Amino acid sequence: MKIRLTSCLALSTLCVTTTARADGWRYTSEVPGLGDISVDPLTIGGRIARNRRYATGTDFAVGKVATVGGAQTSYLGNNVPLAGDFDGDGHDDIAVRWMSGPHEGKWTWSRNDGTGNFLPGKAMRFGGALLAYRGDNTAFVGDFNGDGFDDIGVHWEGGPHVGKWTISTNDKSGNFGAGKTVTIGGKTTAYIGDNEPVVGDFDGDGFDDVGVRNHGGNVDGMWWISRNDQQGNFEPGFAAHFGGSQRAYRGANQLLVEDFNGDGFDDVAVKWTGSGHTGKWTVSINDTHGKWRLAPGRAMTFAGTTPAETAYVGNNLPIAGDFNGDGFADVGVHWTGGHATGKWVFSKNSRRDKVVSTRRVSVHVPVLSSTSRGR
Ligand SMILES: [Ca+2]
Ligand SMILES: [Ca+2]
Ligand SMILES: [Ca+2]
Ligand SMILES: [Ca+2]
Repeated sequence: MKIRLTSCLALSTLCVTTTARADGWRYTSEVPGLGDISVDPLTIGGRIARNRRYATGTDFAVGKVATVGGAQTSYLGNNVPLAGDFDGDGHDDIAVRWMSGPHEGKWTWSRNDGTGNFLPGKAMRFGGALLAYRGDNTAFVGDFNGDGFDDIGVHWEGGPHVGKWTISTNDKSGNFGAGKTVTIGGKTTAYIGDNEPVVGDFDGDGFDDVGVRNHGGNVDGMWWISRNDQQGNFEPGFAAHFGGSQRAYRGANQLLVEDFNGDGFDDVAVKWTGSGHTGKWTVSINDTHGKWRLAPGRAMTFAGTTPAETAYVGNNLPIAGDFNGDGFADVGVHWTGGHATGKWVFSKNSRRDKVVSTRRVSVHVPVLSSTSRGR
C-alpha cells in the first residue's frame, strides 16, 4: 500500500550501532554505484521515540474532491471501496468490488494519475475471469508477496469455504491470479467466527500480515494477528495489545489499517459511526517492536472541521492509503448517500509538512552477485 521504508529504517539503526557484518552484506556506501539514502529526521525520531505523539498540529488537511476519469462522481451503486497500489508506482489507487446489480461479482479499479485524481475504471481479472469471489466473504488488499504491487484476498465467513483465506496475487499489470487458499498456522481454515479481517504490515518486513478483530462473545474487542512467513503463508496468531490491553475499539466503527506516521509499520485507526463517538477518528500507532503492540487510541484531527475532532459525518465508506505518494497514509471517504453521493473526498496526511530537512544514512544491503561478493 506504500513505498516501504521499513528495511532502510530498521537497517539504519544497525548502521550506527554495528560495525561487524555478516558475509554477503555491505553498506550502500561501500558498494560502487549505490548511494546513501535520504531519511527525514522526524521519521528517525519517530522510530526512536516510538509512541511519541507525532504531530503538534493538524493530522489531516481539509478534504479535497478527487475526480475519477474527469468526473466528480463515480462508482455509484452497491460496491465496497478498496485502496491499494495496484500498479506499484507508490501512489495508492482506488478500486471497488461490486456487491449487487448488473456488475455483481466484478471488480473495477482506477489508477492514481500521480496527482491524487484517478483514471477511468478498468475491469480487474482474476485468473482471467471478470467475476470473482462471489459468496459470503470480506475482501482485503495487501502486498502479500512483498513485490511492491498490492494483491487482493478474501476471508470466507460462510458457505462451503468458511474459515478459508484466499489470495490472488497481482501480476504487476493490475490483473490477478486465480485464488489460492493460504495456510495460517499450518491450517487451511482460521479465525472462524464473528470477526472482520485485519490486514497490514505490523512487523514492518514489507510483507502484509493478516488477522481479525473479534465482535461479540467473550472475545469481543480482541485482535489476533498472524505474521506473513514471506513464503505465501501465515504463522499462528498472536493477540495484539493496545496500550497493554488486549481489547480495543469495541463499538460501532469502521476499521482502517495503514502507516499513518510513515515509519514503515502499519498502524490501526477507526472512524466511529456510533457508540457516542460518531464522526470521530481514532488512531493507535504501532510501537514498531513487531510484537503486535499498539499505542492507546488518540484523536485524529482534521483541518477546517468544527468541532475539529469530527469529520466526514454521514453516509460514506472510509478508506485509507497513500494517495499522494509521500509515505504517509491519507484518509478519505466514498460518499454513498446525500448530496455528495458518488464523490470521493480525501484529506492529505499533514505530517510530511513538518519535515524540513533530510539526513543521509548508509543502509545495509545484501550483495548477491559473485563479482561483488567479498568486496
Ligand atoms: Ca498506483
Ligand atoms: Ca504483491
Ligand atoms: Ca509483515
Ligand atoms: Ca506506523
